[in-house]
Amino acid sequence: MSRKFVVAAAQLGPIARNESRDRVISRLLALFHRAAACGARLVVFPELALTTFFPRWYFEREEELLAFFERSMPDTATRPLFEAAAARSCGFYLGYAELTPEGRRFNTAILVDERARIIGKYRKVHLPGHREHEPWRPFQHLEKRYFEPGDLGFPVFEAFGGKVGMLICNDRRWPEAWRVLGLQGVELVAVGYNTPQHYPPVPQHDHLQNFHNHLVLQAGAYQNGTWVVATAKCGVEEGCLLIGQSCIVAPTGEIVAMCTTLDDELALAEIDLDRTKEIKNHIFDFALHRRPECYGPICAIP
Ligand code: CDV
Repeated sequence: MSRKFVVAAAQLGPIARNESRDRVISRLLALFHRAAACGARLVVFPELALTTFFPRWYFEREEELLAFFERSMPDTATRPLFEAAAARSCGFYLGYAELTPEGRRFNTAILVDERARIIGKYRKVHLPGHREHEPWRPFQHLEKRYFEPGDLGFPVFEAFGGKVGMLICNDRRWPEAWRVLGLQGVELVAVGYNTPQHYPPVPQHDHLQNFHNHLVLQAGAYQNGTWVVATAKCGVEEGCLLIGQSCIVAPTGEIVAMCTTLDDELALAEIDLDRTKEIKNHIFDFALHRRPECYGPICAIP
């Protein structure tokens, strides 16, 4: 059976702090329907795709913070996306801020299949930034304050005729995250991101943000023999410039499609999951070539 199908990175331009969920969902739906009309079976939306990137602010009042979180999925706002998935037989990856019934907060992504069923959930493991208010910064990055580290590991799901994994933004910079997915035979990794161009602690790297984005996506794809669909929220959001260049990467590490604006835009490509074998059965044949007996320090807990 052919394992070829079309995937889309559904890049979002900026979301204003006062933009309603309904307005955001209408933007997601417009991208989703355009991708489905091009034959897409999977659409990948960004990290925290339903609101502005709120960790850039320090909130003193909890209700201000919790306004950015979803209490259930689907909820009233997101239900139209699920209806569109069922009507179009097209699945999606969606990043959002999750508030559990116990009051725990996670930076989460779900995988929804072509029948609109949530078949996978991932909670971001690598939370960047800082925990306390740091007024010297031009903008905050308070993920460590607002979220708990993910507690679901790096699961891989049987979906779209193959094995699908998820990462969220900063996770893509960590080879361990890719490898844990690779060891489970992952064939497609969906990644959403919000990456500021300006990195306040090390501003001398600002001009390298796009380079580092593609560097880690291409390395993760190649070293694990997997397709990657990586999607940004980008552009000038509440005065903060976020990088774009959402892309689809082949298991060879080649970028096969890329967005070129900093706005709502699709990158589309037909992918063939069988092409993962070109890497998995040869240069990175794990069973034949890995030397785990030499990798102990990677897993040692300091
Ligand atoms: N949302 C993120 O995780 N952003 C980080 C930035 C802060 C470095 C990233 O790794 O892109």
